[in-house]
Amino acid sequence: MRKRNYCKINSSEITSYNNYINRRKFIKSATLAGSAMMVASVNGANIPETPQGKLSDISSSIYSTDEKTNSIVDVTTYNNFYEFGTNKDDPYKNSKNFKTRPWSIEVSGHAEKTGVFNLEDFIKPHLLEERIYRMRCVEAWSMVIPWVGIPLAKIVKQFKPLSKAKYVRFETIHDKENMIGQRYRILKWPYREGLTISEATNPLSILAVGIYGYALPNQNGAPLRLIVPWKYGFKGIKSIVKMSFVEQQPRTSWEMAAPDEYGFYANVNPKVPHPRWSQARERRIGSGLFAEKIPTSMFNGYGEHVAHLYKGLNLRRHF
Ligand SMILES: Nc1nc2c(c(=O)[nH]1)N[C@H]1C(S)=C(S)[C@@H](COP(=O)(O)O)O[C@H]1N2
Ligand SMILES: [Mo]
Repeated sequence: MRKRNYCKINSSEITSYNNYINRRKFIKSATLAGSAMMVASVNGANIPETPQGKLSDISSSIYSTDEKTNSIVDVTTYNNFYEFGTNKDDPYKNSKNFKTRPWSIEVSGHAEKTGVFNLEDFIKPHLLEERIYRMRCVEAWSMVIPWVGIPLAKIVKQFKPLSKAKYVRFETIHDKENMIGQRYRILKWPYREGLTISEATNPLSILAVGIYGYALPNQNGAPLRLIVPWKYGFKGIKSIVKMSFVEQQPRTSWEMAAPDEYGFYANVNPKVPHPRWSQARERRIGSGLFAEKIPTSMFNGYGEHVAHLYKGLNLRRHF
């Protein structure tokens, strides 16, 4: 696989991002405007400070789409992260001071190796890959995002799950003090998600630690979040602190909140409408106010890699 040193965000994009963030008090700085590699400027707009804010030695991947990626502004200012509020710009507005270092992940359940690991030991930097994925929210909008992450299969393998491990269960951090959204009972906190073991070890599943070659901004789920591109966005749990190998299908936060609207599987299926709206089409964020919606594909277009996982499963019942 090709290794490359990452320098993808162009300077005009960083400038417009900062313009957006700072609006009135945009500070004109020659270095900031002049260099595409100015991590500090991006940090100022809350990509967390890490030992290496800019990630390097990232392999490219055959699983990346060649569709046009969304801008860094789209990706970092329009999304869902209910721990920081329910409006689309709340995550970016309310997550600025959230501390994601130091960070540890507890691995438990049916596996030979379990325990508490700090982020640096959990994520092996030499395994970093860029995955440019189409992402589809259940709310019928979509984006194309250049994630940086590690195949979940490689992480799962390290812990040597036992044959009893049929599912992998994930949990987001519970921190009412610093996540204002958790003061409201919109969801049952902490946010919970899960995958079957075969979904977790499918080559498309990754744990992401970055976007655009930089460490994840808080609003996108720093320091570590799940990405499963053939499923609706809500499966992609953010700011993970727990991972557990379990025998029973885990109950997920959205399923607990509205079982008739959000299923455990949540495979993108344009033929099964959400009870309150159609899933046949989607609005590509950034395509302009008057752009037509585009048709949604089965499994978000990733069917050749994942359709076999659901052979014999009634996808209307298991939505
Ligand atoms: N912990 C947590 N993870 C979450 C959410 C959330 O509210 N809390 N929202 C989900 C939903 S509905 C979507 S669409 C994606 C959106 O964020 P992204 O664009 O950074 O992937 O995050 C998912 N992960
Ligand atoms: Mo979503």
